[in-house]
Amino acid sequence: MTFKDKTVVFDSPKIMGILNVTPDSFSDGGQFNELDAALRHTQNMLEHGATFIDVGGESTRPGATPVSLSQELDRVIPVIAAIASRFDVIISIDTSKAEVMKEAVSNGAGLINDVRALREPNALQTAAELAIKHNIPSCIMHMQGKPETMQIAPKYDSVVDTITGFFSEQIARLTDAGFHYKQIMLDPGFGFGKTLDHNFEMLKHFVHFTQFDLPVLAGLSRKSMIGKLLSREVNDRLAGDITVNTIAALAGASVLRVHDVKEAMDVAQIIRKLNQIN
Ligand code: 9MG
Repeated sequence: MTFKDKTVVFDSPKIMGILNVTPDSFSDGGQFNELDAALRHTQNMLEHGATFIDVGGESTRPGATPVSLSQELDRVIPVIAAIASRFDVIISIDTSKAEVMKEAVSNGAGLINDVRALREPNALQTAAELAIKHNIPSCIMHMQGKPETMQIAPKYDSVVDTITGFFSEQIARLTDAGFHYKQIMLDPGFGFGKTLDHNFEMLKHFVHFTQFDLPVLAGLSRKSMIGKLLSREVNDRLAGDITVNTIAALAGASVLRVHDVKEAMDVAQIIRKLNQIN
């Protein structure tokens, strides 16, 4: 898959390092909202082998306060511009707002990561235009409900069938809007309108999400499914993270979105070795 001018071959899982530039971010507590700290953290993630850096200015954890357009632009654009001018990396912009997508791409972003699957006003048209004119793929995530309310009694007949059905619909919707098929990344959305059991059912049957021959992203890092099952606080979930990322990678995840890049790279390298053996 090509991201603006950079081609990535998904012959083994690639790592997306998380760079939250929010004061209320759930697991790094806004530690990286100063530009210098954000750049140092980026450099560290790149040294450990990250292929993507996902920059986000709005927390999507349940109950997080929404941010205005100007606040979000102020948080993410200087960071994206600074990363783009210093590092050779694919910058992913974690946003649902059309204006942020446009500005982020003008300043160097090469991937749109939208947890709301391009359903906010003008998001689909804007992302399609960016795909057509600048070769910017989009990552489309499944979420039941909205971040504010999504964890209030989520319900599915079959969570895996619902998500695969959603992927089919979204692929048709994006290609109708002008995306090439190969400009779409999929994400089942762990923790977004799912109970603990739904999340583990998704993990167990992750291979189903790879049936579209498109890269599938697994966002499992420090999520509450690990914390709840193991009774671990957010900064004590590394062993759980490595385990769930390994399971997703063995089932065909192409991208692991993580806080802990070094450990995720170890997983990716082991999977790569296994993939080379007949
Ligand atoms: C921004 N963000 C938080 N969690 C995420 C996940 O699981 N997937 C994607 N694509 N983005 C996420």
